[in-house]
Amino acid sequence: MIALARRSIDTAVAAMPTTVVHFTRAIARRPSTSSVDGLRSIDRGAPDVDALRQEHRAYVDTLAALGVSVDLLPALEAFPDSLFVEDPALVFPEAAVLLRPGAPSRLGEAAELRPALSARFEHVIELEGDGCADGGDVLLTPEAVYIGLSSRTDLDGATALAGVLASLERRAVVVTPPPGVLHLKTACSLVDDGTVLVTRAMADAHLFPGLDTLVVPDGEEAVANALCVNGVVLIADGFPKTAALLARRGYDVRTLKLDEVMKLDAGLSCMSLRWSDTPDA
Ligand code: CIR
Repeated sequence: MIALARRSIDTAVAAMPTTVVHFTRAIARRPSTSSVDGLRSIDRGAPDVDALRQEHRAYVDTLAALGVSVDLLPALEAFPDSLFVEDPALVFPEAAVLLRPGAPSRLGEAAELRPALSARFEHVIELEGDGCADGGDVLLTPEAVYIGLSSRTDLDGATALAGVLASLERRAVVVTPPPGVLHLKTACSLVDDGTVLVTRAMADAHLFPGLDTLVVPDGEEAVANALCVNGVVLIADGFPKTAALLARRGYDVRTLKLDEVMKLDAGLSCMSLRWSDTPDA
């Protein structure tokens, strides 16, 4: 199954960076009051908007404290999930890509991001065709850009995105994550340039040859969406076994309260678009 679904587009890789976990810039968007209506696969109750805003503020402050200059966009009441800016776009030092989110209620978010991206990137590329692709299904590593097929990213969207990536001289690998994950990165994330934190199911799917894997302890699968920023691994608060595992491996781990964010099936990577304007720093 996996081998059938995997497509590798081998282009020149000269443009691939040596690090993908160093960031100087980020875009985030304030949560809207309408966030209470954000999509959720399991209803654990609507998020408390004030508490959600506090979690978001702490997240932005943490990125800033780690040396990232964060541009905060205004809330969009018409789009309850629009604080998750990672899904409607992808950013690289050399260009931004406007995606086509797979959830109908999120489709318009890409157009809303266009002005902010055009102001910051010389090249803003749009996905061609009718396929859908969410940024949450994209894992960037130094060697490849993995695109996961999901309920939000279909084969047409993944193929169109792979074409855009080829034009940027980036190697795309389309993979099929195990069932039951919303986005590829719901169940995996880089904790350094060569190591991916994964759930057991994701580890068993062997999607990332060449990367070391670190499996989250049983019962803590929800913490797999970590975020490595400038030498620090951010994880959600409340997952002590994973925090201890990472600390034992020598990572500088910091936790952030994400109770309200997680009610919306979201995690750390979803709340920002990040890039470096000093490549390979
Ligand atoms: C959604 O279902 O689209 C939002 N409630 C959560 C999006 C999370 N984004 C991500 O994992 N990249």
